[in-house]
Amino acid sequence: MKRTACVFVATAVLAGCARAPKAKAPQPAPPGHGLPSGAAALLPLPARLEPGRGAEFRITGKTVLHAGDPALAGSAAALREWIRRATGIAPAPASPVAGPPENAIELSLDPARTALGPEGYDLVIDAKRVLLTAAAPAGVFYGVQTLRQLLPYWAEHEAVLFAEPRPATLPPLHIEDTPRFAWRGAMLDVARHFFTVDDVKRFVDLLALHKMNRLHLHLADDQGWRIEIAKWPDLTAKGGLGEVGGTPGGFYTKAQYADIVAYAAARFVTIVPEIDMPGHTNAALASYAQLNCSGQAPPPYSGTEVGFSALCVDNPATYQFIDDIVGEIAAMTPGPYFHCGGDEVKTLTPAQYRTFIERVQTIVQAHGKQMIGWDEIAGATLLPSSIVQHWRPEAPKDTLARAAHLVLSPADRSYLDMKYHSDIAIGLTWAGLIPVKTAYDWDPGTLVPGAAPGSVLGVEAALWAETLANIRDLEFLAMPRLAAIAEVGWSPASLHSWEPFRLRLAAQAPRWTALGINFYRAPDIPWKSF
Ligand code: TNX
Repeated sequence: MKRTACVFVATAVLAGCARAPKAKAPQPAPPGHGLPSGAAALLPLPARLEPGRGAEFRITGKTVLHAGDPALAGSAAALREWIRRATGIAPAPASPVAGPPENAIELSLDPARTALGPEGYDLVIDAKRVLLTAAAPAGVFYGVQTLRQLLPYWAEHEAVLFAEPRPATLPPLHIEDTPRFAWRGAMLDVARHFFTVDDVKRFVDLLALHKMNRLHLHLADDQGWRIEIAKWPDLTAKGGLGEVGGTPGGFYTKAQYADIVAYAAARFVTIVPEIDMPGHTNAALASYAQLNCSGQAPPPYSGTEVGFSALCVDNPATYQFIDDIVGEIAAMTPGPYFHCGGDEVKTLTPAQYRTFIERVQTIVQAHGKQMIGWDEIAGATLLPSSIVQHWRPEAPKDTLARAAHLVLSPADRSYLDMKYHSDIAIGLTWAGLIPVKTAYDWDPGTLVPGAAPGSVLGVEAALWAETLANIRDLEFLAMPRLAAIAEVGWSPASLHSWEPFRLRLAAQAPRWTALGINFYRAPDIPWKSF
């Protein structure tokens, strides 16, 4: 395909870019979203997008799908299934050929394309073929998510909607896309309310659709311990029984956790396990009397207060416990991180707290993991590899700026458990109301003044579960704000703009509806109907 020099971006359909170069007069901008028709639902917005000049690519019974590398088999299978649902046609796998045949969709790896990085991709669509190239498999996976958003929304229906094959088209274009940040995460609190393996997988699906790559699981808090630990079986046998409100809790067996890890890995999502300590530990303290300074186990807790519990930090046996926990979780977690929590400790002196965090950090390192903790840990002496997760809007910015690595989850922007609006029954308000625009309109590049260049790894949306009873509640608070945070993490700052975002968000409604997502129909978004 002949490339024009004219790069076209979201808000500015530059004069002459949308058509043949002979057209001198400025072209009318497509309505609002600033993307060529057929590409109006891309979210997050690609870094560079240039409309093509020829005809559309038509998916017919003759279309073949070729994945040039076995590492791309998962992405190819997913794409084939979306195409089948969209058209009633499952493209045949092409046998390897010298050059891609016509009417072909070709997925390939080219490690020489280093500028694409580990997650970027290059997608060229013209009348004859679709070429998706990346330097690594994750890039092809994200390119396939882009193709998915170019297919009709009914690709998301599990049942094919019509009896006869119905060809679909893909718009001619060239996308060269790389993420702004390496860390594009979401945290799910499975401790305050328990979510099943299937619920967690459904959440992973939402992350993958929006090119997010970290799922932080908050696996233990005052109300529940949710992960099987062989050496300390009562953590789950006793500590896993309840949840907020006194309803039955639950926990993941090691096999179930492995299932979550594998499901996430197949979608290029890394699991970040969190065991919150030294506070938020009532479930552990209630399970084992010896973890308490008093030697007495407290009763289980099903309320929503914070800050009252703490491990017995001056007892050497506490560190044996932590070593066992970190060791077992590290062994079942392929990702490089262990999250130690560290937030909201109200019962220890600052010196006790700092000493505790530094000891835990040594244990985490000994088990081969990189420690991450909530922003209170920034007051301790941290290893160069440790990561500070900023959450308190009032956290001292100068302390944060000294952190070697930061993940940004400002509660007044990215806490998905805050209410959208005061009339909504579920959600909290302590960090304020967070309508969609508030979740979208911030810049991780300037949030922490003085942060060293490159120290901001990225962003993470947090979904605390005090008020969530089930997956429907989860979806309602997450969507659409999760999509807003995904774009903050992926798309370049120069393209960040509420108005075109709002219209692309509106264009998600048919797809999300087909997926059965219980999203909040925020009144300031002109949601598209079918
Ligand atoms: C603060 S965020 C907490 C959580 C609560 C959340 C509710 C953080 C590190 N700690 O324990 O669930 O507020 O929004």
